[in-house]
Amino acid sequence: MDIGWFLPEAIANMAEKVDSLFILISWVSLAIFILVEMLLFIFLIRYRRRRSDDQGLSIHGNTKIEIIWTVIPAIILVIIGVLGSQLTYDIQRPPKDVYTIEVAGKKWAWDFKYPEGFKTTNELRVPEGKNILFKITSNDVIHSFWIPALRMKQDAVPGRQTQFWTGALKKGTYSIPCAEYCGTMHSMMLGKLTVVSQDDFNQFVKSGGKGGTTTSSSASPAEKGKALAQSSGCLNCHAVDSSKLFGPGWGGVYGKSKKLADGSTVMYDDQYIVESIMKPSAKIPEGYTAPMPPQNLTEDEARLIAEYMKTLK
Ligand code: HEC
Ligand SMILES: [Cu+2]
Repeated sequence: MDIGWFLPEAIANMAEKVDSLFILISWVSLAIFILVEMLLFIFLIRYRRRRSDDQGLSIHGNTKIEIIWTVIPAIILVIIGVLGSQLTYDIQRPPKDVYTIEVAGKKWAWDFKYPEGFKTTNELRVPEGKNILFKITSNDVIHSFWIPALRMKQDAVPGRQTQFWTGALKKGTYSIPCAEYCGTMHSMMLGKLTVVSQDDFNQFVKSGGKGGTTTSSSASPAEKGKALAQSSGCLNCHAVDSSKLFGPGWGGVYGKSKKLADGSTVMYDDQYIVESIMKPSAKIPEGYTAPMPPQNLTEDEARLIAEYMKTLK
């Protein structure tokens, strides 16, 4: 992620348009701010009370000046309003040739459904050079689908569909935070946008959304588990050593006893791992108060992950 002092890099034409408008409005505001502050100081000094018996003039308004200072700001506001609403409509009205991805927010992850029928969680992969339309909704509370690099933020509202589209994107990896406070783990609701070449994207579609990290069927269960952990976004929150990210590290834990938040201990074995993945709220480890967001895995896949975790020292 790009954390500069100013805006992150704009990765699409539409994003550049948003930036241009933002910069225009900022300059106009800055110019007016400087003008007003300058006048304030000039008047403070120029018309200050010079002698203790000075009496100010009593003025009953000046129609000409009042019209000027009403009309000029009104014109500026109308211009900003027109430019702003034009862009707002542009963002929501897609051209005909778009690739449509359905986005659903849920506590606390982003689900993406592709037109080919498969789904991913937190992993949004799109081909470069294509128009993409996002149709956004929520499965529970209000979330907000935000791609800072695209300068787009759109509420995800249950029972309602909102949308925005974008033209060609620049290759790279960008973050998708949730921008609407949606519960205890709002800050963990973090998807990843990866813009890849058309070839890589075709590969991704062919693998049914497994991130191109498909392993051959001859791979060992641990290797399959590793690929799954990578493609399902687990490693955004879990380190493969013992360090703590959002969730506990996976390294060197297998086969040892684990302390839980309620003071009891469990054995860190396959059963515990599978249960932790399938029912995160069942047992919460020490040092955590809220369960992990639900993950989209089957029990068999959870077993493969357990095989992978066994190999982590
Ligand atoms: C948004 C962050 C996040 C993501 C993504 C995530 N986890 Fe977790 N995970 C947590 C947190 C926080 C905990 C601790 C609370 C709990 O156990 O519910 C946890 C706990 C666990 C535990 C129990 C660990 C222990 O030391 O007790 C396992 C196993 C686990 N996660 C597996 C997974 C797998 C597999 C995936 C990917 C499919 C995944 N997690 C994705 C945040 C996350
Ligand atoms: Cu959210």
